[in-house]
Order: sequence, then C-alpha cells, then structure tokens
Amino acid sequence: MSISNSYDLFLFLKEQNLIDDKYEYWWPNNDAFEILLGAILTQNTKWTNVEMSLENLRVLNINSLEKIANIDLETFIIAITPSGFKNQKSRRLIALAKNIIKDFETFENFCLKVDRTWLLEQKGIGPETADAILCYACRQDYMVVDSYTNKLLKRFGYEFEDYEQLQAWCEFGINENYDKIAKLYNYDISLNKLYARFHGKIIEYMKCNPKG
Ligand code: 39A
Repeated sequence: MSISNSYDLFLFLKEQNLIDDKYEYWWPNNDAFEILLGAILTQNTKWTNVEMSLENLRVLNINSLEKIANIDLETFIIAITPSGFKNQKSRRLIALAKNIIKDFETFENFCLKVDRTWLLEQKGIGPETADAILCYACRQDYMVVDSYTNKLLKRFGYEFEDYEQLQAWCEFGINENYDKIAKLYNYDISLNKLYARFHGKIIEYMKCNPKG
C-alpha cells in the first residue's frame, strides 16, 4: 500500500472504522474545560492514566479555571498523581489557569481569542499540547500530530524534519481535498472536526497496529 498525500492516508484510515462515534471529535470529554486539563495531563503518559486523574478531578468537582487557580496544591497533586509528573503538571496547570484568567477573564473568551503564540509562551506547553488545546478545546483549525503520526508515516516511507513540517503535510492533503472528504460526510463536517478525527484515527490505528 502506498500513499501520495494525507488525503490518501485519511481514506485508508477511514475505511477501518476506528472511531467510536460517541464523541464527534474523538477526544473524550465532559466539557471543553476538561480537554484543557487532559491536554496537559497526557504529556509523557498513557491516556488510561489521564482518565484516572480526570475522574479524581470530577469527583472533587474541580471543573473551572477559578477552582484550579485557587486550589489547595496538595489536594491537586493527589488528584493528578495517576498521570505522573504530579508536581510539575499541577504547578503548570495552576499557572496556566491564572494566566488565562489574567489575559482572557473567562474560559469561553479564552477559547475564542487565544492563539498559538500565546499558548507556546506558557510554561510546559509545546506545539503538540498547544494544538491539542486549539483543536479540541477551542475548535480552531489546527491538526495535532504526535509520535504516533511520525511512526505511522515512517511506515509509508515519509520522514519529516520537525513537528511543523509533519503538521503542514497532514493539514495540506485534507485542506486540498476538503470538498471530496466533506461529501463523504454529507457535507456536515467542519475542517476542525476533520483534523480532530484524522488525529484520532491515527492514534486508534497505531494502538491496534503497534508493530505495523
Ligand atoms: N494519546 C492520547 C489518547 N489515546 C487519547 N485517547 C486515547 C482517547 N487522547 C484523547 C489523547 N491522547
């Protein structure tokens, strides 16, 4: 099997029906705020560990910027322990919540107004985390790429210099063929949702086919 662009890859993955339609955008969540937490908590750990931390936060009803910004550090650390790097991640999330309140006031305003540059200026937020927040929480037109994406494309003979080059390759084929793809969804899909589902399909495929 060979692919010429990311449109071919998308079609290949789409045929495998890897995504459960419970979540339209693939990323599981109760609300957009939980996606912000998940995007940081998932750094350097498995998603199953993140699920445990998110459940702990749900039980404690920690579900807003204000609650994170004013949380007792020890309580927060215990809640997010399953995700690892508990001290670092708790401090980073608290600092992020405070900065969002300072610069955007509300989470809704943050989602509407934030850009990639602002996110990349925050401690502990690199391109992958920034794009996860932009794509899944803010519903902006960015596609997340990650080590799964790199590994999958290597199997098809593609190598990329850096994150941005890989992202541009993935986004280009989808953008160029948007009309053809949208037709497959009865024209009821946004570019943001396509990017979100494409990333989800890649992760689910790689989890089912870890060795190629
Ligand atoms: N690595 C991951 C994931 N694996 C994931 N899910 C499964 C659902 N999410 C949302 C983010 N990163």
